Order: sequence, then C-alpha cells, then structure tokens
Amino acid sequence: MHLIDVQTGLLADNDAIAAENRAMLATRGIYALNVMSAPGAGKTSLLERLLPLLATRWRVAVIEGDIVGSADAERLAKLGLPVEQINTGGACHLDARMVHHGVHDVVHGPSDVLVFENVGNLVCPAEFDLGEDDAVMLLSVTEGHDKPKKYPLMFRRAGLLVLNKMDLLAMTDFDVEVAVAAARDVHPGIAVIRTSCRTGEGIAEVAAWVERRIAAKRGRPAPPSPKAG
Ligand SMILES: Nc1nc2c(ncn2[C@@H]2O[C@H](COP(=O)(O)OP(=O)(O)OP(=O)(O)O)[C@@H](O)[C@H]2O)c(=O)[nH]1
Ligand SMILES: [Mg+2]
Repeated sequence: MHLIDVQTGLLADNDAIAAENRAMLATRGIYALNVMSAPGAGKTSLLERLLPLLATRWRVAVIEGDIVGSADAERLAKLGLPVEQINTGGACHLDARMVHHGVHDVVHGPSDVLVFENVGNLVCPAEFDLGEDDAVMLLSVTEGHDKPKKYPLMFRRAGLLVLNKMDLLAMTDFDVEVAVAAARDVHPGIAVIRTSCRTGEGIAEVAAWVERRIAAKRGRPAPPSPKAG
C-alpha cells in the first residue's frame, strides 16, 4: 500500500513557487508584506490608513485575496494605488501560484513595495508562503486574548502582531498583557503594536515598523526625500 502525503507535497510545491516569487522580487529590491488575520479583524481598514503613509515615500502595489468579489480591492483602489484582485474560488488562503502572475506584473512595473491582503482566516494563510519578506497579523480585541494559544502557527509566522480595535477595549474582556505574553510564548521575538483604525492610534508606529523593514531589506537607512527614484 502506498500512502501519499498530499499535504507535504502541496506545501513543497507552494514553497518552490514562493521561492521563485521571492527571487523575482529580489531582482528589483521590491519589499513584500503579507497581511493576515481572521475575517473582519481590520486588514483592509489598516491598509486604508497605512498605505497613504507609505505612499508618500514608496510606490505601493496591492494584491488583494478574497474568496469571491472585489469589495476590498475597490476600497483600496480609492487610494489611487494599483490593486489586483484575486478570487480564490473557495480556497481559504492565497498561495504562491495564485499570486505568481501578479508578482510578475509588479516586478515589471514601477512599484517599490508590494502588499498582499490575504483571505480572512486564522489558520490556512499561515501555511502558505507567498514569497513575502514579512508577515503581519492582526488580532482584534473582540476576538479574545486566547487566540495565540489556540492558533499558534499564525503568531509564529508573523514578525509583527497588530492588536487592532483598541477603541473597543473597554467593551471587551480582552487582556492585552495576557495576549502579548501568549503571543511571545509561541514567538519570543514578535513585535507588538496596538492600533485603532477608528481613531488612528498606532498607525504611524506600524508605518515606522514597515519603513525599518524596507530599509533593512535595502541595506541602508530609509531615504529622507519622498518617493524612491
Ligand atoms: N471600532 C473599530 N472598528 C474597526 C476597526 N478596524 C476595523 N473595524 C471595522 O471592522 C470591520 C471589518 O473591517 P475590515 O477592514 O473590512 O476587516 P478585514 O480584516 O479586511 O475583513 P476581511 O477582508 O473580510 O477578512 C469593519 O466594519 C471596520 O469598520 C477598529 O480599529 N475599530
Ligand atoms: Mg479585507
């Protein structure tokens, strides 16, 4: 009897294409960020506030992943940035093959920064490398502080944990210290920033984190003048 490990094969295939995506992006020094969270934690809301800040300095493109529809792509297109919508047709995550053509287009365009908004899901997106430089995950305070213990892989993958909807904190039993301790239990080095996309709290800090990561990739400090040449 032959036992075929489909999951391992699938992920190995994904990793190979992700490596191609990463290599393509590297040829032009394009920094790529994979934004992940459970449905409704605030990914699009964060990007609506964050991308205008990044766009003062960098040319930003977005690849938007949703099961169906283009609602989020339409929201982000209002920022005046190039946005490509990918419909996964039922799959609960983006994978490296789905974004491959989009990455190719970005690499042959004028962009410096590529942002993936992944499908809202706390489990599957974490398993599929897209070729990004960094993964950011949002946990909103309405979801409960136990999530790092229950869904550790996402917290292990992410370099930055954004605790969103802080404006609602007083209306919940969410304990920030417990959540941060649990996240650092599974990923000791994870950075944590508290945000509210309603009030704007913490958004500049997220932008500064991303700027530092772009500078680290490019091997020099962020340039002082607007828009990289
Ligand atoms: N009060 C409050 N509401 C927020 C905040 N961030 C997002 N929301 C609201 O939460 C809802 C979901 O926000 P989205 O930005 O669409 O969330 P998302 O993660 O992109 O959702 P999916 O793409 O469907 O997974 C919307 O009604 C937002 O207005 C926040 O910081 N505070
Ligand atoms: Mg969204």
